[in-house]
Amino acid sequence: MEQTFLMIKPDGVQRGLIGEIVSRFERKGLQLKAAKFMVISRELAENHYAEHKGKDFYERLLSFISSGPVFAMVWSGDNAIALTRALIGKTNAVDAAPGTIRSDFAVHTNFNLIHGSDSPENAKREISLFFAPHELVEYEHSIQRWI
Ligand code: RTP
Ligand code: MG
Repeated sequence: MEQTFLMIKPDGVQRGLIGEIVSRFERKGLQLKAAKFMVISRELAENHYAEHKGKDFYERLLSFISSGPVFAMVWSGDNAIALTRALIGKTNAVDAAPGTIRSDFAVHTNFNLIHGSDSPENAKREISLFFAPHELVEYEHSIQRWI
């Protein structure tokens, strides 16, 4: 089983899309391990998006991501990272395939609704930035045998 870090960004929260987005991962068959509704500090935003430091959109990205509450989550499943990236769609909504979250609901790269880890290393790093180990819940997920 692979774990990934997903986060509904401030635009997704403000637009009332938490339920819609969470529902897509539930229906896919992934297992929710942890969730937290919170406002990200500047320091946490810098750590989370450290790989983009120095890029022209970095400051805009930091102020956006810490501008209001986000819904941070850990999901688990076979190939969870690639599967959730596929459901989320390409960074720019213009390039996102129809049926993906960003294609269905987003218009602009700056407001693309949700973050998803892009590698096992980043998933591990991001999960540990947002959650303490004891906040990940172990439980039997009865649908696993069907997917
Ligand atoms: P995320 O990390 O948020 O899941 O998005 P991503 O992997 O699809 O895209 P990434 O390259 O990691 O970029 C992080 C976020 O920065 C904003 N961005 N703006 N050229 C631009 O103006 C630009 N490029 C990226 C996006 O909001 C993107 O989600
Ligand atoms: Mg990224």
